[in-house]
Amino acid sequence: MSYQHILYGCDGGVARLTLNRPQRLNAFNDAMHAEVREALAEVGRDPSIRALLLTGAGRGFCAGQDLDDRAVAPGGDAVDLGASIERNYRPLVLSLRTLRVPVVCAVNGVAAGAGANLALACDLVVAARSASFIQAFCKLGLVPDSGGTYFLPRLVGTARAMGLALLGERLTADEAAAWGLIWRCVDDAELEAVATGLCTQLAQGPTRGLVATRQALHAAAGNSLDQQLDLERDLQRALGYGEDYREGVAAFVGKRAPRFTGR
Ligand code: T3D
Repeated sequence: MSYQHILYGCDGGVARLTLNRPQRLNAFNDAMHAEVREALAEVGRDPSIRALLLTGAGRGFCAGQDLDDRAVAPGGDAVDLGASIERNYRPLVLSLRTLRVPVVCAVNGVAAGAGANLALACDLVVAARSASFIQAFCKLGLVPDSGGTYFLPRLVGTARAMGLALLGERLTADEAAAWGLIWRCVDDAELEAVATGLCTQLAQGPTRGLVATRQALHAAAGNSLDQQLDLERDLQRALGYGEDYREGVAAFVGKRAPRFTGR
């Protein structure tokens, strides 16, 4: 499929999805949502893909919803934003959180509104030092969506989540890393190499084990210790039957690097 609003390609087991509306800081319109959905479906279908890199073109990562597409004005007609969430943002966040491969987000510039929370839905977030995160929703009279009210308190605690959401202030990438919102902040010139390196490492890893680890870590917040131990047992059982486990043990015993196949 050819795309107009994203760039998509695959190399060495790593798929790369670049939001590509730089003149709008990669804000989402319906067409870009549809293209991202199609690209994520392609990642789901292609067994040769073992990791996904998500990033943005130009000086921004993503400015959330394209507000030029919202024909609202004081005193004018209302718009059903719930329909937009249901059609676009909800499936997007759920796809990223359940994708069959690990997802690295390279935040190359400002991430605002749904754009910030899209990044937080990814497994590893690495940001350029010049990037920033803004929960811009409060400036529009909206609630943080795309998982914002779920991710923020879990990642940085309620006090900081509340400050970010109620004030809509810009959080620098350095602060985001120091607060535990993201994995790492790196110099701008290093972002590409660091993000690609992470993807390459993950793409050579035991894919099913990595994705099961994500599943278990996400489940932990809602589980009792007992439930979590049950989940770990069940996941470990399934993984223990897999080829990657056998390869991992054989590589360790044979004092060589493992050659995982994702099976
Ligand atoms: O509606 C629904 O479906 C519900 C779901 C909502 C989810 C959401 O994401 S709501 C939140 C929407 N996003 C925002 O409120 C962020 C709006 N943007 C900004 O606040 C600022 O642009 C930034 C802080 C992100 C960056 O500021 P700055 O000064 O670096 O850049 P700029 O000059 O504001 O933006 C550059 C261009 O991008 C500019 O266009 P121009 O003047 O050069 O022609 C600007 O209008 C455009 N742009 C930036 N963000 C958006 C946008 N155009 C449309 N929609 C945007 N969200």
